[in-house]
Amino acid sequence: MKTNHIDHSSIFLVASPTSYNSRYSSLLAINSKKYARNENSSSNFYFETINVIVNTTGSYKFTSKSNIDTYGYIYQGNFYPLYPTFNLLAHDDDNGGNSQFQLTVSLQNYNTYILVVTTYAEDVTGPFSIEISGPNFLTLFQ
Ligand SMILES: [Ca+2]
Repeated sequence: MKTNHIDHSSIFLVASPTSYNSRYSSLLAINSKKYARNENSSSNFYFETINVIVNTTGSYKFTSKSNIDTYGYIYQGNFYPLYPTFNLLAHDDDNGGNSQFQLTVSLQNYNTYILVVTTYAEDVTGPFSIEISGPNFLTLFQ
């Protein structure tokens, strides 16, 4: 009797790679920093800068979840509030539905990225979460 028989019917390939989900939650408040989110706007948009650490190169999708009209920007390298188009990789207003931003970007290990969460309109505060799906977890910190 063979005791080390391999049943080939139990070997299968996974059709699609596993996706990992990360989540970050924070708050835009009246003591948050403000800036002009584009060069023609007033300087009254609350924002938060979030550092993004990538361990695995690949495509990542960032989706905001909140009850406010969020606007998202992602930068490769440094973010300069006075020059919001410098180093800009991608930005979005409403692709996540319900006025939420959704950014799908290719991120590389060993590069540094900054996600800026702000709002479509000026002087808006409120809590928000960012959900990210991709080929590995991301580390996000303020
Ligand atoms: Ca929006």
